[in-house]
Amino acid sequence: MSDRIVSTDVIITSPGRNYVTLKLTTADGIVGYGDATVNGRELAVASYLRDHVAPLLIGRDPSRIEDTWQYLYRGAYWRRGPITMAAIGAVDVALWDIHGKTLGAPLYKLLGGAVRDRLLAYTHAFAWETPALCEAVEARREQGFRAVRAQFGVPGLTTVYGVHKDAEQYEPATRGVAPAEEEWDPAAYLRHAPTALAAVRDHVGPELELLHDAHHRLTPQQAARLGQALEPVDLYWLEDVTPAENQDALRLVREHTTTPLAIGEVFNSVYDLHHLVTGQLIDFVRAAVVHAGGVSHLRKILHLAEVYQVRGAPHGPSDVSPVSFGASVHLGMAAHNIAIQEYMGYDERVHEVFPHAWSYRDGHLYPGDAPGVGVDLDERLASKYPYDPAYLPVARRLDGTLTDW
Ligand code: GCO
Ligand code: MG
Repeated sequence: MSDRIVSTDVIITSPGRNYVTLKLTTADGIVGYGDATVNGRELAVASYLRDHVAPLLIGRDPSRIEDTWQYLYRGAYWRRGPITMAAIGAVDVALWDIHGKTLGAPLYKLLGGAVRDRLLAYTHAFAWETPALCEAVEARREQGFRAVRAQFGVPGLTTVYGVHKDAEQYEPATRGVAPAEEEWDPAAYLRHAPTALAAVRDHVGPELELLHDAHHRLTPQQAARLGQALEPVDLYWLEDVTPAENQDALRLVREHTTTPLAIGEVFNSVYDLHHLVTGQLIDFVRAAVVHAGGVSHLRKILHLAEVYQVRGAPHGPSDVSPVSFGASVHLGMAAHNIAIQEYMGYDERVHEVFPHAWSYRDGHLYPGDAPGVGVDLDERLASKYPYDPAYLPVARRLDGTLTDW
C-alpha cells in the first residue's frame, strides 16, 4: 500500500529574519519540508497553509505530486497571487522532498539528472560611495564570486534600498510593526548610476560579470535611457527596471537598448510572464521556487522560456529560506536553461536552524547528494527564535509621493 500523509505542521522561526516552513510527515515516518516565506506577509501564508491547505493533505498519497499541485491550484476558485502560490510551492517542495527520501535519491536526479557540474552563483556588493563600492565588488571576487550585483548610494538622497551605510550585509526587511520609509529620486539616480557602474567596470576589468537591480522604480523611458547609458559597462543584466505589472513597458525598453533585461522575482505563475517570454522582451526570468508554485511550476516556466532562449536566474535573497534555496540549487543542476542562481548568503543562525547538504564553493553552488532536498529544520533551535514582525521599506519621492516597488 502506498504511503500517506499523516500530519502537517507550519513552523515560523526568526533566526535573524522570519521564515515559514511547512513540515509534512508520512505514515512511514518520512518528513518533507517546504518553504512558504513571503517577506513581510509571513502570517498570511502560514494561515493559508494551516487553515485551508493542511486539512486537505491528510490521508493523501505523497507521491502524487502533480495531482496535489493541480488540486490545490485548479481546485481553488481564487487562483494565483503570492500567498496562494507560496503555499502551493511549500507543499510541492515538501512532496518532492518526501519523494526523494522515499527513493533515496537527491532531488536533481529525479528532475532528469545533472546537466552541469556546478551552478554559477552571483552575490551582492554595495557601498554608498563609488571607491568603496569598487572595493566591495573586488572583495566579492576575492571570495571566489565570478558575478556580482553592485548597488550604490545616490548623491542628494539619505537612503537607498539595499545600500546600508554601515553594514556589510543588508537585510531587506527591518524589524517593527510598520515599514521604514526611504527616499527615492529617479533623476538623481539616473545622473549617478552610469558613472558609478562605469567606475566599477574600470576597476574590476572586463571579465567579472556585473549586475545591477533598479527595483522597479523607473518609467519605461527612464529605463530605456539607463539601459543605453549602461551599454559600455557590459552588464550581465539590468534587473527590474520598471514595475512588474506593466509588461508593455519592457517593449519600449527593449527597443532602445541591448543591455540584457531580467525581471520576475515578484511573479507567481507562468501567466505573469508568458507575454514577456513569447515576445522576447526579457533575457532572464527571475521567478523563485518559493514564490512561483514550487519546483513543479517553476519547471514549466523554464520549459516555456527555453523555447524563446530566455534563461532562468532564480531569486535567492535572504528571505528565500535555505529549504527552497536548496530546491532551487537542485533545479539549477537539472534545468538546462538556468543560467545563474542568486546567492545573497545567510546569517550564521540561519545555517544552524536549517542544516543543509547544499554548499557554496568558489563562485558556484552544489546541491549535495542527500536524499530529497537535503535541508533539515532543527525545531528545538527554531523555537528559540519566535516570529518578530518585519517589513520591507517603502520609498517616497522628494515631494512625498509613494514610489513603486
Ligand atoms: C533581489 C531583491 C531583493 C528583494 C527582496 C524582497 O534581487 O535579491 O530585489 O533584495 O527586494 O528579496 O523581499
Ligand atoms: Mg531584485
